[in-house]
Amino acid sequence: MTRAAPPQPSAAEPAPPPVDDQLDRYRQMLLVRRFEERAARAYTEAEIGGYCHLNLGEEATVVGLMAALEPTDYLFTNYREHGYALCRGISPGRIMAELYGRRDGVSGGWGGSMHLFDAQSRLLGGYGIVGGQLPLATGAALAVDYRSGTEVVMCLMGEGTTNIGAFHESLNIAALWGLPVVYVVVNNGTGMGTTVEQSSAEPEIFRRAASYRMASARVDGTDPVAVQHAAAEAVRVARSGRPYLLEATSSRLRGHSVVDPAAYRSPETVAAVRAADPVSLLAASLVEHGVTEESLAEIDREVLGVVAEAVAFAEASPHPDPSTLFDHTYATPVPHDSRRLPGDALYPAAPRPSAQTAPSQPSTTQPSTPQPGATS
Ligand SMILES: Cc1ncc(C[n+]2csc(CCOP(=O)(O)OP(=O)(O)O)c2C)c(N)n1
Ligand SMILES: [Mg+2]
Repeated sequence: MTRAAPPQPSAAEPAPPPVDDQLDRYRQMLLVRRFEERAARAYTEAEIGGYCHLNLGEEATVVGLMAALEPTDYLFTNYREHGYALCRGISPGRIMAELYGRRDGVSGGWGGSMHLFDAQSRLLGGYGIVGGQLPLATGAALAVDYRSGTEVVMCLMGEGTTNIGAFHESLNIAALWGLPVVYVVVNNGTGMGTTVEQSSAEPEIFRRAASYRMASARVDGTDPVAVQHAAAEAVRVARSGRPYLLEATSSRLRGHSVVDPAAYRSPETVAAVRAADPVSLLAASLVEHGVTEESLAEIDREVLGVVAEAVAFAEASPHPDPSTLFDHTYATPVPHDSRRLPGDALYPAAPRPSAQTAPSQPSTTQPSTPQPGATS
């Protein structure tokens, strides 16, 4: 690769990160960017159904956060999670196949865009209910603590989520019990069409941690190195048994989901958002440090190839068998009947005991779940 001599830092400035490390970050950020752009196109081609939210504009936050986790740490996210799954090392093909609703998807095709789940890489979802992931992540941190484990739980959410009751309940209990969890607010400035200033009495979200005597910080979410350093510190604190609230600020490049044209944004806002595009910013910085435009274009071609392979993999994967529709839906003791379809009765009709016959003993082969009409 051809590189000119990089500019020398002055004595007062911290040394810039090595160019090769920055190129690795750039490759990952570009993978997220190209994957998301391709997903948006597939959605308009009706290859992807349901909801679909993209990490466009958040690539530096995604890459920086994931670099701070060990493979054994746990991750909970909201519905805007494709990039995190990619950086967690899940194959792009399995993620795209999940978006396509195909059998080889990470969740067997039944989860879709919002419900990526992969126990092996410890990505424990993908949740569509705003704030739904917080109590679950807090519970996972309690489980780690209970088993005297050394893992950390990272729980991602948007800034709009910090006005949900579960945010306050989770942070309160995590602080009281000293749980190893990092709550990360990916503050993209907007919840659907509402700005953080319109929705939050304290728009500097990291300050809310003070209510729980919890350590916290705010970081520029368009700088992958700054995010990685801030996240590493948050993870270090959590591993020592104290929860942490990290806020990473960035902008959503497009609408809330792929069907939102974001018409509520002024031209000035659109221009400001584009100027803060983290992928373009890192590309410009790399060129400034001697990387040629041709090298960056080569990375782009490689990444586009990876994404094209992911699409081909998804397209070749079969649709799930409808008979598996209710598999993995309920934990025991609700019985799984993989042949049950929407509209079928949940339980077989229970014979009503007649007045003449004595009540029968519970059968050992029947589930012990309540039958319709049973009172408790
Ligand atoms: C409990 C609940 N209320 C409302 C919604 C609808 N909803 C989906 S996303 C969203 C905005 C969340 O914004 P933010 O937390 O900032 O996350 P972002 O989408 O910006 O990543 C809302 C209100 C929902 N899914 N769940
Ligand atoms: Mg938001």
